[in-house]
Amino acid sequence: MIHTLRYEPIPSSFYTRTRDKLAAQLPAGSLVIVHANDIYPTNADGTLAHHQNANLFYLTGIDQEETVLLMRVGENGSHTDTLLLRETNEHIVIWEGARLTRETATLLSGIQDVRWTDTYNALLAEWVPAAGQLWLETDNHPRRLTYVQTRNERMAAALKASYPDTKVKSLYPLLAEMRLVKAPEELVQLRQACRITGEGFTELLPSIRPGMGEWELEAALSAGYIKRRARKFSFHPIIASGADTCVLHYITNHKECREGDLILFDIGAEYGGYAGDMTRTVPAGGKFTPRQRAVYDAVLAAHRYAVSIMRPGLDKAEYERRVRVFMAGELVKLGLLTQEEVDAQPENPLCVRKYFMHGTSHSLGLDVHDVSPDAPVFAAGQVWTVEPGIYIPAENIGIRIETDILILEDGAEDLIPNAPLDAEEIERLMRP
Ligand SMILES: [Mn+2]
Repeated sequence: MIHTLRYEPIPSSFYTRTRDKLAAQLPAGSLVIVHANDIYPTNADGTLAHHQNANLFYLTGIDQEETVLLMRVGENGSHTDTLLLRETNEHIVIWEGARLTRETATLLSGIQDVRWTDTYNALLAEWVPAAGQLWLETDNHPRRLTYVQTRNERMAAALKASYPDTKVKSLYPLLAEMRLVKAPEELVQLRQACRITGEGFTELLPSIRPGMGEWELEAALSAGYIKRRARKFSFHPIIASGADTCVLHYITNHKECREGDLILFDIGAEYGGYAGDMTRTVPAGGKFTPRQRAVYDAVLAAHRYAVSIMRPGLDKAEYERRVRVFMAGELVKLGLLTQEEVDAQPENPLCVRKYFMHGTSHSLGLDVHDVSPDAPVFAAGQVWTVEPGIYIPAENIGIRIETDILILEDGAEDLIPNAPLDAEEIERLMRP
């Protein structure tokens, strides 16, 4: 294990392969430039923790601030790669801990040519004018919502201003397509993230009692994840009881759980940069009411149906439509929709959105809502969440069940097999 890492890294041969695959899709004369994410300031001398740019990590395995990847692409996918690292010195070693040496960076990334970042401007002055086109990292995620400029965007603007005649292209569509299918080495990390996600939850389950704060559950989960070598939650955990089970992005986790409440956990551990993402809904007092149980079983039926139809070749939009059709039947059985409402839209009953207002699945990987092409088609090696839900605010019932599914040649595999799904199994594990 490399001593600065909490996780076992993916072998550098994987990162060499991803760069080979990327270069093979680019014309000769391309110059690829990908930067680490910024470290964002808080106030005074504070900063947020560094969170690596997922595409830089995907191409290099380097999880360190101020890193830059440059790839000069020649004929037939040949390429010469250079990695720029923040130079480490005695002051940095004493205050912040050791940074990567050039030798360790080579070991992690497979890149032989590692230099310090003070050479960056000189390299740009030489390599950009010589390049036919620049390929830069951009974030085109359809649901991105921020006004903050990333380092990659800031550098793209600077490069366009400095070199107005050089053609600039976005790496996003190529990397989104590549990252959609997970390599075996990535599946090792994702399995670990999912295993930790499930184990931490299952370990917590017997200790849940009415009167506990949602924050206490968050604290216990955090301990369960970090002691298993997760760096942190893979996203801010949702631990919502009572009426807040119906609030999709509730994250304050500030209430006491009461007898009769449901508690919805939408949680995940991050391991080696990869994200687990799971949801379970449990009764605070250890036993579902008959109505809660009926809704639970409806969501579980929809969940199992969705997993059962996941196959290579199935169009994601068609899959979502089929799950809506199934869910419509469940909502009629629960008395929430009428048969007439469903019959008005039998092919695509959008009326289910009154109680099930989000999609069933998103891609999962380095990002929790991972990048994917606009109209994905399921294929072996992809990892998708499956997370149907039914939300009835008038009854304080919100139930979502989510697992992470690896698509196989002939079906689908649950990557979180160690967390209970059946209502009876949940009740049994919650018994003191
Ligand atoms: Mn999810």
